[in-house]
Amino acid sequence: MKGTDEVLLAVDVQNDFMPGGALAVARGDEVVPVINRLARAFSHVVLTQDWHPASHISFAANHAGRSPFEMMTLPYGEQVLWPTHCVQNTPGAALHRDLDIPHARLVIRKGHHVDVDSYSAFLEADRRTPTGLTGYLRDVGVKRVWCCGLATDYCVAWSALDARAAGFEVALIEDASRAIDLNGSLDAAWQQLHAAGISRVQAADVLAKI
Ligand code: VGL
Ligand code: ZN
Repeated sequence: MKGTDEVLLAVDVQNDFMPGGALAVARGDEVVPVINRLARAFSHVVLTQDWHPASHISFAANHAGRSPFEMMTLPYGEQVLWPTHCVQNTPGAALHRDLDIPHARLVIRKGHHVDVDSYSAFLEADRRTPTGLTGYLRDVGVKRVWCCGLATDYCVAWSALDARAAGFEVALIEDASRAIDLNGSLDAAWQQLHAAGISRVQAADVLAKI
C-alpha cells in the first residue's frame, strides 16, 4: 500500500471523454479497470471532474462561426475550441459508472469559470488562478503525485506539469491514460513532461513496487 505521502490523481474519468461521448477519447474506457486496480494500492486518491457552465468560453458553440478543434486567441492565450462537453450536472459530466474508488477523498471540479478554461487540476488556463489542490496536498503531507486518466496530452499532462512546478515528485502512468492527440499534442506533451523531470511509468511497474 502506498503511504500517506503519495497520492493517485485520477483526472477526468467522465462519460463525455468515453467512446460515444461529446469529446470522445479513443479507448478512453480502457483506463477504468486499470485505475480501479491502481486505486486499491493507494490509501490516498484524488479525482478531478471537468465541470463547465453551458456558456463556457472553451466551447466552439459559444463563438459564432467557429467549429470544434479550431484555435482561438483569448485574453489569457491560445485556446482550442472544443465540442460542448462536461456541462455541470449533466450525465456527460458524471464519472464513469464503473469507476470504483469508494475511498477517493477529494473531487476537484475545474473549468467552472465561464471565461477561463482549466485543463490542469492545479492552475486554471490564465496560469494564475489556483484550484486549491496544491495547498490541500501540501497540507496533508503529500510528496509524490501519480497522475493518470483523460486525456494524457491535455488535462493529465497539464496537471502533471503543474504538480511538478509546485515541487512534488511526479509520475504519469501511461497505460492508465489515453490521449486526444490533436496536431501532434501527444508528442509535444511527452517532450514537456520529460523536460520537467516527470517519469513515464506503466501500471504494472507501480503495482509491482508495492
Ligand atoms: C480535457 C479538453 C477539454 C481533458 C478537458 O480532460 O483532457 N480536454 N476539456
Ligand atoms: Zn473541458
